[in-house]
Parts: sequence; structure tokens; C-alpha cells
Amino acid sequence: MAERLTLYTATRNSAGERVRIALNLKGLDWAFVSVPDMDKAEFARINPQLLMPALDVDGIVIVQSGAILDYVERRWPTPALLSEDPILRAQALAFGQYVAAEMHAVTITRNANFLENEMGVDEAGVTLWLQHWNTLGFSVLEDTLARRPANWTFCFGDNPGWADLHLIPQLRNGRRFGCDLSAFPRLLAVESACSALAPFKAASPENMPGFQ
Ligand SMILES: N[C@@H](CCC(=O)N[C@@H](CS)C(=O)NCC(=O)O)C(=O)O
Repeated sequence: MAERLTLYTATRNSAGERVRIALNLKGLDWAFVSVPDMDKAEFARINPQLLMPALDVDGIVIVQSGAILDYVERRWPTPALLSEDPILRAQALAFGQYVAAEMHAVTITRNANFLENEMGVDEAGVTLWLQHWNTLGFSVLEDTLARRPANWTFCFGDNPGWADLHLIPQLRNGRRFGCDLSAFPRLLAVESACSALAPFKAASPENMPGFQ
């Protein structure tokens, strides 16, 4: 019997969108639970980190998008999110880790709120922070794609995978922060290829229940 999968997320939860894309690429059925509509204490019982996403698998909760993605990839190996080639696999993992740790983690809302509310940084300063780390990050990712041995449709191959599902939500964040993305044609080409695919479309914020 198939596992029951419940994803605790929010419409604009970009770490959660990574997982939503992965679940959709694997063709899995999963249920959306909106964390902002939950009582905080109730969510703390599910995920003491109080971060989205969290994936409930038949009553067992897995947290942190990287760990969830690893679980999903091992449990449902096809279609693969990662190449069997150890080098391409490592490169895709590094790309995803760069997005998650060097771009997303330093620019999430709670950090921006801390700068503003606890450290007295004004709105322009917070915007500068958000744009700086994202624009720097996108230029690193663009350079990474420029060094590939082939001009694949997706980041590390001709099928979408691990790196792509990290990139797409982060590009949306970049736009929200007012970053100029025009200097990153390779990233935009990957985005355009992903945007045409149903698993990516179905995972995007505007297609989540209760989107406004
Ligand atoms: N490293 C975590 C990041 C999770 C994360 O930062 N999620 C944000 C939304 S994208 C969140 O839950 N924010 C709520 C808060 O900070 O209170 C992961 O990859 O799962």
C-alpha cells in the first residue's frame, strides 16, 4: 500500500516548493496543509524547528527540505532527481546546497524581520541585504551553468532534477526582492523550460489552495 504523504507548507514557502516539485516529478499524491492557518503550538508539535516544509509519511515527520528530498529520492528512485554519474550528482547537490544555504537561508523572512525589528535596519537597508545575497548568488549559479560541458535544457541534464527544483523558487524570491535577473540568461532559460512542465506549474504558489 502506498504511503500517505502530507506536506506542511504555505503557498509562498519556497523551501516547500522544492519538495512540491519533487513529489510532482515523481508522480506522487500528496496533501497540502497550510501552516499559516494552523495554531503555532500545533505546528511545533509536528516540527519543533517551526520551519516549513515538513513531510508527514504515515505519521512519521521528516523536516528540512534537503532531508525530505533525500528521502523522496531514495524511496521513489524513478524518475531520478540526481544523475547516476557521481560528478554530475555532486554538482547538482552543490548547486542545490548553494541555493538553500548561501542564498535562501540568509534572506528568509525571519532574518529580514530580525534586521528590521531587532537591529534597527531601515527598509532600504533590508532591501540592500536581500538583493545583495541573491544577486551574488545568481551570478555564481549563472557562472556554474556556463562551465557545464554541454548546454543542457535543464541545469545538469536534459531532464529536470535536484538543481532545477532549487533554482525555480529562488528566482521567484529574487524577483520579489527586486533583483534584476536579466544578466542571467542561462538561469532564465532553465526557468522557462521548467515553467512549461506540469510538475513545476502544479507546485507554484498561485496553484496552491488559498493562494491570494
Ligand atoms: N533549511 C530549511 C529552510 C526552511 C525555511 O526557512 N522555511 C521558511 C519559509 S521558506 C519558514 O518556515 N519560515 C518561517 C519562519 O521563519 O518562522 C529547509 O530547507 O527546509
